[in-house]
Amino acid sequence: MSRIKALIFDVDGTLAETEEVHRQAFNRTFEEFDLDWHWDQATYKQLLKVTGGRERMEHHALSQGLPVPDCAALHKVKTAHYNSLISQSGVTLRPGVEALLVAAREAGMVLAIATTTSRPNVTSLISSTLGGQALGWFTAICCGEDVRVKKPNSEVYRLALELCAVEASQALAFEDSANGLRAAKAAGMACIVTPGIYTLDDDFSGADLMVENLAALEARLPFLLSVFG
Ligand code: XBP
Ligand code: MG
Repeated sequence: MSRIKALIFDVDGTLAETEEVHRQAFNRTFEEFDLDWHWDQATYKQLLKVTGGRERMEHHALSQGLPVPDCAALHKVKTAHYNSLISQSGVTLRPGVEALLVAAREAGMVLAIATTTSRPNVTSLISSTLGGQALGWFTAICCGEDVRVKKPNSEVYRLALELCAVEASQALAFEDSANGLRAAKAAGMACIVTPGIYTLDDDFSGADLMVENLAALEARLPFLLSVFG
């Protein structure tokens, strides 16, 4: 019987490739606030090293020597743009994600989310890809609003472990970024990395397993659990 009782998933880049929708939402917000900011893909790739949309905007202003706008107000509007965009974006879950979630549920495992993104974004992504009832598949959905310090700090993973009532050694984390990997490892967890389009060249040293995507992992779930459990 495997020691692993819980699978804890990151969201952006892991469950789905959502960062292009985030980037569009940021740029729409900048236009709406008449800021002459525009984040192209290369700029956004660098800025993604800063987790949290509000923190990312503050960092951009400070690093460019620009006046810092009301980033809390900007972020609220950005989140609204993201949530209207995601439902029409056609974004789907990455390969193997749904099958793994279903197989883990059937195996009686606990599922949780540990993300830096904002709660409304998780709700809209899960609802638009799996249906609203799938939010109930997760024992804990821990978001940016729930922690004082975001990834790579381990706080969000420690919160998810606590809410799932499992020890770090009983849970597996799934991540797409170096920040996320560091957060999971700092929480004492094993971490499987599936790099996303924006994190392909991140430093994933310390990952317990790296796979291109989660496709066919569900078929190897017993093996996976035996390796980590
Ligand atoms: C990725 C992030 C988030 C998103 C934007 O989160 O760092 O900040 O880029 O979402 P994850 P917000 O931990 O799921 O990879 O603007 O809501 O922060
Ligand atoms: Mg991520």
